[in-house]
Amino acid sequence: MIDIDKIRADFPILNEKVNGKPLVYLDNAATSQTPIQVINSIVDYYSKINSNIHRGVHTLSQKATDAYEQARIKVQKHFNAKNNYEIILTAGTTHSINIVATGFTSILKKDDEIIVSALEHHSNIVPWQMLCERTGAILKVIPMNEEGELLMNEYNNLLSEKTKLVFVNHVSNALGTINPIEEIIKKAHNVGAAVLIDGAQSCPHIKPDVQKLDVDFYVASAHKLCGPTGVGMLYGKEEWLNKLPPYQGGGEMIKEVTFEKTTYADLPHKFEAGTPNIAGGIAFGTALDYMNEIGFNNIAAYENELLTYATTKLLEIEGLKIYGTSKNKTSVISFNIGSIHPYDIGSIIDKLGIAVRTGHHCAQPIMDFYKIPGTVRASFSFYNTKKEIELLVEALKRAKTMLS
Ligand code: C6P
Repeated sequence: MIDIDKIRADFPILNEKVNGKPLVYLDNAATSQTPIQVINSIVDYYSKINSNIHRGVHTLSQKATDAYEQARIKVQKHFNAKNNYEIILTAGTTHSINIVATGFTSILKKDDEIIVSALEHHSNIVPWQMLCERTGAILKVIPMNEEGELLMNEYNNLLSEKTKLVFVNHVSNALGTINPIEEIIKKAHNVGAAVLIDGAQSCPHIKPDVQKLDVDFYVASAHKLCGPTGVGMLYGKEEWLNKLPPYQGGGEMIKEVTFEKTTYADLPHKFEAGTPNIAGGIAFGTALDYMNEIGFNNIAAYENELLTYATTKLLEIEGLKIYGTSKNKTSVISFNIGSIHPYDIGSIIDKLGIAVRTGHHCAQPIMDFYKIPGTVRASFSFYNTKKEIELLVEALKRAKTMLS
């Protein structure tokens, strides 16, 4: 059960006014808000133990190192990785994907095939296109249907012994569709391909078990999980992380450096060159603690209730069309009203204190599929309320009247 009043009291920003109106924050798929526990952990770090990690013998450096490594273990436990060194702390999902995509440069050969889905965020398209340019590998796409679901028969047809890698998101950021990743992973493994799952949008709602999924790589961003921006994770199976070359060279990622030859550090440090976002990493751990305390089953049940309520209420607005109608979706609703431009709707309701995202949501191929320039996207978190959904609906009705 969600104790909504108690939870909302943890988020100072929810008391803010925007344009003179109480903030109604419905842009959670872009970034989640930050509870006081996470804010305090950043303040505590800089107030009490700020120091560089893995370097000093002095007490503060050791305290900071311990706190950072504790955070890695929290991430390991959360995702159920077998070993803590299979968790690379990164700057976010985009960074994590680029580490893997760049690493595959030395593995792929000309005419090898890699498979992406039609439902991807640009972060899970562009790095792989760049990989194809470097290697001569060929990018294939699993198509989608009107409901915003992947056509799994087409996926079966794309798989062959030429397939080396499959990368799909767990949940679509633009439509909220939950993809059948268990099936995707199993089928890819049957032809010997590795799989990367982009968990940026699933992690706020679903607790993944990377061992049970048997996935090769899983990536996510802290800022969608009530954590800070500029921090994220890359889970990789040990065998894969050992196979991939380092992404960046620098301090921390070496064993020994001479001008003749450098040898690299063991995992995870091989992929963690330079001073990381230490406070951010520690706060990521605090954010996971916070969300686990509420419980992901409670979060999913409550957000589902919000999704059902919002879908019903929104469809009462004449001319409103929802994009992404899969039965299996998270609390994201993308929509347009008649031919009104989403940007105009977003701007008007912003004046009423309501924050939604408008545009192509960094997923232009999805917008091209529907032949639209973009949508209005309302995305709900466990700290939102039905009252806020009612305010959204009222605001949309006003916007519609003004813009029709
Ligand atoms: N989507 C959205 O409004 P970063 O920016 O690296 O933390 O995450 C990138 C990313 C990758 N994959 C998916 C599925 C995503 O949704 C995102 C971020 C935000 O939808 C900001 S563009």
